[in-house]
Amino acid sequence: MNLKIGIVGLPNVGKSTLFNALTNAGALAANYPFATIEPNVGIVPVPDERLDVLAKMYETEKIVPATVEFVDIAGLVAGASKGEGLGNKFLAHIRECQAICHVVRAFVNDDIVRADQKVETDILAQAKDDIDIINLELQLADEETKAKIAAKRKKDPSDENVPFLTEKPVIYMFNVDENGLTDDGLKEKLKALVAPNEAIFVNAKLEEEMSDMNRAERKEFLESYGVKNDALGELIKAAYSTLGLQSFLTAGKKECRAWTIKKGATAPEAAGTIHTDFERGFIAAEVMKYSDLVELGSEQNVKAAGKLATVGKTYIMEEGDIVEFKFNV
Ligand SMILES: Nc1nc2c(ncn2[C@@H]2O[C@H](COP(=O)(O)OP(=O)(O)O)[C@@H](O)[C@H]2O)c(=O)[nH]1
Ligand SMILES: [Mg+2]
Repeated sequence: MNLKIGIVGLPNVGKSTLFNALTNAGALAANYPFATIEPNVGIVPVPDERLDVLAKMYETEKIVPATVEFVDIAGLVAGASKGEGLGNKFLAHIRECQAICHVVRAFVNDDIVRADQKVETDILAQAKDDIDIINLELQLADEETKAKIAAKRKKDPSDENVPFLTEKPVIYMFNVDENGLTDDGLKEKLKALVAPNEAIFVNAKLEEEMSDMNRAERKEFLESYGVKNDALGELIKAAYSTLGLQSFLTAGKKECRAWTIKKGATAPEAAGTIHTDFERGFIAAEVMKYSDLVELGSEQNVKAAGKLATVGKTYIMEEGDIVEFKFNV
């Protein structure tokens, strides 16, 4: 399952800066051939410390994290649904994404022109206006889509699955400055603006400055600004939770790997994310809990303790299951 998140927002709010920081941080977070597929499409590994633990235990040669694809979607301006800016080009990009990361400018810098050319006065009020502009464009785009579908259905009534933009889960990412990063009052107010959606705070500029630092240096650098959170990790966590996703793990000498599935997925469905043959020919799965493995120290010990379960087709997967599938094709 390939999780794809589209980054939207008005011009000059820091989308591309954030995109670069995300793909960079991703490259550092795991020794994985991450890629910038196109200048605006990047694959980022999902940070998962459990994989490092498993890799040591199994003397694994290769770690393969789950991945998220980020798309830096330009061209969303007031009037975009009517063809302003890059016009409707961005719509196709957003349609392909399961979730939207809406970047909102919450930093003060009058040298960097706001889309509406206004000077920064009231961060909160301007953030609200900016959010409303983008959301209105998404609504208008959906209206247009609906009209098109209605017209088309008259000719061909076969049901078409149209992913409406406004139905996609949105995670708000406020691009705050150094002051905003530690201003809990401001953060609470921004959060309230977009509740019940998730809100994450990031300083894209700082993230960008860290692009050639290693993990330890980044941590220290951020802490010097009073930042303890990891924005990339939070964004991915928020996407998983809004989309109802979880991961399961496979572990062995050849590779340790994390896979993304829907919460509530059955064992055969999980098997299907590895290979369709695994699902088709599913016989059973051997499952142990990551926590049991860590506590008991080895797979043998887990087995000896009676905590390696053989499960069948109706088993509902749980977060952190370490699985080996038995199949026959
Ligand atoms: N001061 C400040 N400038 C930023 C920040 N994020 C981005 N910028 C600057 O704002 C300008 C526009 O950023 P960019 O990422 O290209 O915005 P986009 O149009 O949303 O993709 C660039 O000059 C960035 O260096 C930030 O957090 N603080
Ligand atoms: Mg940009």
